[in-house]
Amino acid sequence: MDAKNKRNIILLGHTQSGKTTLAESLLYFCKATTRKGKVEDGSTVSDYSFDEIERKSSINLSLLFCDYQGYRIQIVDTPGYADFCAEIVAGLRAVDAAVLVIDASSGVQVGTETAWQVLEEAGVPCMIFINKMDKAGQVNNILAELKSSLSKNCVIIQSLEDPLLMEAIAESDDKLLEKYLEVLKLSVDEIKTGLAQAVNKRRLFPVLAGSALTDNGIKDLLDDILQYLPSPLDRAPVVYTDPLKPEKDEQLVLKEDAPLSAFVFKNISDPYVGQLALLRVFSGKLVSGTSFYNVTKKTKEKFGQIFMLQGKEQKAVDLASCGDIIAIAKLKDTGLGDSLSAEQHPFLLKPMVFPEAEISASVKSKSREDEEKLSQALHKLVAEDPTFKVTHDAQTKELIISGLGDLHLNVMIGRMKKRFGVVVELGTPKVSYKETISKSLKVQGKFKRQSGGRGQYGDCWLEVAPLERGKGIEFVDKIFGGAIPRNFIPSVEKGVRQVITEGAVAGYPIEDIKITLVDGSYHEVDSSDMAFQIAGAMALRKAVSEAGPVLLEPIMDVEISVPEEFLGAISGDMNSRRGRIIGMEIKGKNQTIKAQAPLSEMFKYANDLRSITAGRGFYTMHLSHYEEMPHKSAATIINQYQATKKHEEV
Ligand SMILES: Nc1nc2c(ncn2[C@@H]2O[C@H](COP(=O)(O)OP(=O)(O)OP(=O)(O)O)[C@@H](O)[C@H]2O)c(=O)[nH]1
Ligand SMILES: [Mg+2]
Repeated sequence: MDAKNKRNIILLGHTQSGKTTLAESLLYFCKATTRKGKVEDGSTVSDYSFDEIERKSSINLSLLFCDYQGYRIQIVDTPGYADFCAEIVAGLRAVDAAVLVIDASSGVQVGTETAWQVLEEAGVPCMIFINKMDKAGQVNNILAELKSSLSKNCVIIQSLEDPLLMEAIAESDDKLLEKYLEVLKLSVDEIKTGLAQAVNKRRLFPVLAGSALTDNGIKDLLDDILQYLPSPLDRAPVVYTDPLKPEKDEQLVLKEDAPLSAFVFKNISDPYVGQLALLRVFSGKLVSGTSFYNVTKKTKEKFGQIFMLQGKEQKAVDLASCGDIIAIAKLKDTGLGDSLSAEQHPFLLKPMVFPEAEISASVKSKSREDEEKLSQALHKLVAEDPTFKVTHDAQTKELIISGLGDLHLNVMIGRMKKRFGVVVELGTPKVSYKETISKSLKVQGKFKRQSGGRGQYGDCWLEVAPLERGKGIEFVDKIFGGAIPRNFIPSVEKGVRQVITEGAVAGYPIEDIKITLVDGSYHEVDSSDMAFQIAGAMALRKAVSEAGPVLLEPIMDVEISVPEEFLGAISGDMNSRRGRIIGMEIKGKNQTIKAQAPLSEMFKYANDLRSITAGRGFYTMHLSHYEEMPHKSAATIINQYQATKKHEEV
């Protein structure tokens, strides 16, 4: 298939807006399937995994394709729920354009706006499909809402003769505008190419309406995807660097007859599909059973069969070329985010940036035998999902899992049970506090062992001072005249940095502190790297405990969208969580409340919001900044930590 006849689109939108159903409808319409599945019955091509079927909602991105009028359309269906937004980050790297799905009965929702923002940042052209028109909604009302909340450049394409539309297209291009002003008309061809160009440059966003349930408007959507969304050749430039000249950004030549450039945007290890790397080929071609050069890892790797995916079904293909989205099984060295090319022409593509895990919980296997299985299961889940993290807390000896939200962690627990047979208990989520100081101080750290055998001697003086919030760590060496020999200064710093990561009073990393090494002493024979490391660590521990230690807690930006009648209840509830309301805005049918609240008070928010609003509220939550926590709560945490430590030492 010629690359100009390919279209790669991602489906985005608020959860339950109908993306998966729309994908099903597109496949059925193009005869890629013989019957149309339903999300309710768990019979869609896209939502094939057990947890998606159970929840009747997408969790992972899935790849689908259909052929229409000599074109190949590859579709990436994504989950709308914010906890799984990593799938959108990944999916966007596979496609050239997007279709944003809106539920006509709800209009613009939180998930619509998040998706819109992501598209804006990534610069991806977009078409909008107002779905569920069988149920409710007036296209014109929703169009007005799209114009006010997303972009005034959202345009309905009902007829190409529509003077409104014509004007918008003319305004997106100087040449067309000149002609339009002269004769007040554009030819159909000019309108079509003008619109395609405007869409590609994100100057216009065509809006269509229909119903995925009754297949209304599906043909128009397909026709417009072919007509107005860019092919892999016309898409926005793909930037790469040559590993030998990493300081300079270059643009890939996007064509089949060019050196290979491909990118691994996702890893899957699923009992249904096995171990798969999902790749987008940007230029050149890949032939099954050959090898590629992994530019990121600097290794050459042989691989077997190339597949195209239709949900969980794998279709073997001999060749993949410019524009294709494919899967390769069982790669050994190649992983998520790797760039692949030919050894003579290495193209290093930009890495993906995933949101940070924000919510944590401790996990424990129910039985001893499961312990080994638990760590293997976690290892596999981490490899698949870049927003799922596992850490071992040396202090509490707890295994901590972190993710983007309650639902995310619950899905992972479900997978551990179903896929790996490991049953775990979840502990209360742990907040990552930070330690800092509130006053300046000068302290000595002296480590001296000089009885029998080789002695140890290290001695340093540190001045510590608080820094403004968000300034991090500053380490300054002010040793003059050899009070500490130069080769031991890095040793002191190493000891200091060790305490910075481990914490001094409560087991949390230290932040916003300036540490100046001002003085010290040494011993000709007994001083060593180790002795100075210990001295540095002792000094900082002492300094932090004596310089008015305080704990910083994560404060979250929370955006809550609820029908108006719940406003009072939501504000009251926020107050009880030490939260503060920052602003309110009417968006469509809903009120959007912006607030800030400490993470420690927000753990059960998903559940609480659901019960306050009878399931009609939505929220998103991101880390905003760290703030000093109330003294009393901080003291409790510090005392608890000191008590456990004493207990362990005994
Ligand atoms: N009436 C009506 N219902 C629809 C339409 N499209 C989808 N639905 C229903 O809306 C619900 C959600 O549909 P999905 O296709 O799962 O929505 P989604 O956007 O994929 O949801 P997430 O995967 O959670 O992001 C299901 O019950 C569908 O049957 C439509 O055009 N009309
Ligand atoms: Mg879905």
